Amino acid sequence: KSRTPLVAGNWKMNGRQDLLAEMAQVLAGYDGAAEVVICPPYPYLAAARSVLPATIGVGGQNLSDQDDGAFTGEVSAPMLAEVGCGYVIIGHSERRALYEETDALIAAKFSRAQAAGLVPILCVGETLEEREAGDTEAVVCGQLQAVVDAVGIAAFDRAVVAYEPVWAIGTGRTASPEQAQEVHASLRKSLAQNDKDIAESLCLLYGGSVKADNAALLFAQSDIDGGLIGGASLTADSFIAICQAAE
Ligand code: G2H
Repeated sequence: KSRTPLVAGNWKMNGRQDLLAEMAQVLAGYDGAAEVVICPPYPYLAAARSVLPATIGVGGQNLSDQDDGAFTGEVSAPMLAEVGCGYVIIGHSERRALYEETDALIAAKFSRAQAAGLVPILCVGETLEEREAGDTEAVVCGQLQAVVDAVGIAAFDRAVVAYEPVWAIGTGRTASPEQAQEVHASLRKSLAQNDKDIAESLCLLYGGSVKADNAALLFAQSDIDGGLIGGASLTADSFIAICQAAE
């Protein structure tokens, strides 16, 4: 694979200063080939940028679709960029399900992120019900195409896409490497219908119960370029082991 592998830790609403300190210490010794990004909750982003090695990226887990204004509780792309974020997760299934984020809102956030110089990590994924109905490809390619149609395919030369089957998130149930590869190949194929070169160079992550002991086989698949890691990113040892598996 010619694409640079990427491993991003999505802490979700977990972790405190002590986890950040532990990660900073362990990642200081990381000199592998994968690009590594840590996405802690908002209050820890600035501290993350100052304590983590410069080679480690920092990302938000969400952002507003507005830049400034009377939007109590929201955080904007320029703010994330100013405190040192290089990335932002957009459209995670928890946000789609719990906060009713639509494809249109997700596309708007994607544009705001890129306008501020952030690399969006756009998440797509099907529910168990959708998978069992045979709709996986239609659902995930539909989620991706909705954003492509809104922002234009050219924007995807500065973006990352993460495939996260909803039934595998935090459940301990991982998609098999073959199941994940099949969906990744479909996503890349559907992007190629928009632009072949962008599809070929796009970094496609897998997420959903990735652990130190299943990461290497997932990452070895031809269309899997790394992972978006939840639970296993909350322990420095397992996170670094996953980063090492991505090389
Ligand atoms: C999927 C993933 C990280 P986990 O949500 O985004 O979490 O690895 O805990 O399944």
